[in-house]
Amino acid sequence: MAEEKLQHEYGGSQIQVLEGLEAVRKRPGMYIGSTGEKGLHHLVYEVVDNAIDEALAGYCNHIEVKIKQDNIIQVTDNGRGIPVDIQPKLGIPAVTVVFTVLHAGGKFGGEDSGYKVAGGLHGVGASVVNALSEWLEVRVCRDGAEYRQSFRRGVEDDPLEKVGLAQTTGTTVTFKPDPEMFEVLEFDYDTLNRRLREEAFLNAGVRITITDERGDEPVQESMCYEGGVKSFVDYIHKKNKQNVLHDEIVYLKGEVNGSIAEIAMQYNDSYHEMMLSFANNVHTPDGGTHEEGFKSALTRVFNDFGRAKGYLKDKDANFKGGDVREGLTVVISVKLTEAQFEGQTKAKLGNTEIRTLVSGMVYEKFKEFLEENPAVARTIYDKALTAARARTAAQKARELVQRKSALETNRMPGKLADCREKDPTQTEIYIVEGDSAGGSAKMGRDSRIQAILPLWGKMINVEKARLDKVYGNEKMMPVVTALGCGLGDDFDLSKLRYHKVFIMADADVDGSHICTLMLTFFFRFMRPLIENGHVYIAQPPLFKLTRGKDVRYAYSEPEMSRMSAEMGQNTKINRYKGLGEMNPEQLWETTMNPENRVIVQISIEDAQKADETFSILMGDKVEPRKEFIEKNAHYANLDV
Ligand code: TSJ
Repeated sequence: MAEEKLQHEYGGSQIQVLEGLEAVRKRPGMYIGSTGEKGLHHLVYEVVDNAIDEALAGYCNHIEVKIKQDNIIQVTDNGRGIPVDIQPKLGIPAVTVVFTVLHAGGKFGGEDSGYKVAGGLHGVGASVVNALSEWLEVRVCRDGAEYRQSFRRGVEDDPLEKVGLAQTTGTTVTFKPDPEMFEVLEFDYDTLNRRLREEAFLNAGVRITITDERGDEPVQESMCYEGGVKSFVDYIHKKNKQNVLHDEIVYLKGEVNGSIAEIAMQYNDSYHEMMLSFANNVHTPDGGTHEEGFKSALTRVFNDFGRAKGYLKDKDANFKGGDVREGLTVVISVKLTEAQFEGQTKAKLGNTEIRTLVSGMVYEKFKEFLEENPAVARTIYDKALTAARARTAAQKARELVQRKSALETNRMPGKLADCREKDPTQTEIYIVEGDSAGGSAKMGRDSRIQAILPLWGKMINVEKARLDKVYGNEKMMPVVTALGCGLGDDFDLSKLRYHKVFIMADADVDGSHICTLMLTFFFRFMRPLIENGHVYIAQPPLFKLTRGKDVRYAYSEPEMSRMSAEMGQNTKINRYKGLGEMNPEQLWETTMNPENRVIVQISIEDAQKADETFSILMGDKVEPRKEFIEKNAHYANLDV
């Protein structure tokens, strides 16, 4: 086979390229968020996003993602193939530009270059992935030929060369993340699977296949949803085995000035809302203008249309937002040219024009839907009316609790061991399950800044409880009182008494179940607490390693193996069964001492995952629960 080298001259542009690479490798976090697990997986999303752009442009309908041996990733699409001709401006092939010039993306360094991604939303990350890969290879099939080029740590290894003929078109990118850059190198199949499924829902009709070749047998899943966001809502309801209140999923779509919004929604008989929003296919767990527009319009439609049609009587008060979203599952997807992401984690959409687009569209089209589907309208109005009544009941329960506590001299829960410091920005509270652990924590803590609250009694079933039930719950009310900021719509973050809220439980399945319950509780009833980064999970060690006077603690199995190898022969290894086994000094040293403890800050996304797990566990239907319990046998003796 004849090999043709496509030679080109390097100019000053090459220096810019190297400077760009240097910047990425110097501060990788700036470009991919972190160099931990999240950042590692982000590499895959960046590459896939480029293929998705090709799909959005209408030239590609299949994307394959392979996790190969050694955690090498390969992404293939059946698009047009990245252009290979020489870019006049830089004097190098377009494909080389994509992988070496920062932010070149689909524009190849200029508006007038002739190449532009129609409707492209991302396409900026390939050079970043390249810079952070030990090696990367790209293969392009187009114009009847196959081309290849490879790179090492972002630097061209070989120039682009023609390696053969090709009947089809498409792009394949293979890369190995650089161990010098990442703390972890192992890809998690479930994490990638979850994200790619999301991509499949958000890009209707695009087939995404994921294959894991690392095990003895390859694992593969192929996902393609013609129904798009509607399929997404259906999937969530089926996965959680929820009872839907109406068969047809409401689908709304609108477009203004090139920005597109799509919404799919359906009510179920549960008490909580599930809102998933995306901007340019990027999950926005912290919401933003698209969610705001949706919420305000939904409430307005319910009230205006309800009054006009007599669903809402003159004597009835107006619905509040929470009333009309009870039991609602909704997926919001907006696509826009210049998305602005805000907030600490850039997980919130900021474009104000999107609020107007979404609210206008929801108001018009959802009203139309209710008009045309009176039976569905009746059903969901009944649901909202019941929710509104429950809200009033909760209000009364709250007032009762407040009146009662006003009469009590000591308003803090009896079990709370408070700290001396009064400035909440300085203080922490440890919420601990059980007596013995609580005792150790009280003795081991720094009582100046650390408060301890042991939990007692039976946890409420959050899945079946509306706010009014929480006010009467003996287990959760001490938490509410100790934190000081109330619940639900009345939640007031400024009253928070401790800026760090730790959940501390055993490092076993029961402990993780307790964490799930607590997180779900916070997610449903005190969401701003999580949104503002106040919730943490304490990480007690799993093992204690002793050799003579050398005592060390390990927080995972691999760490334990590494440590014991390091410490040498006859190291004694104890596995901790629970927090209660540690004496106060040990608990302080391993889990609570701010100097050396391991903690995990909970994001809204983490809590949302906990919420989903929880729905399966505590939901109405027996079957999924049984399945779940069988899969997680340790839970079987829990009272669910
Ligand atoms: F970015 C990347 F290099 F990592 C990457 C890009 C990875 C993968 C798996 C696919 C792609 C990619 C890019 N697939 N398809 C494209 N398409 C283009 O770059 C392309 C092709 C033709 C034209 C044209 O105007 O003729 C324009 C573009 C942007």
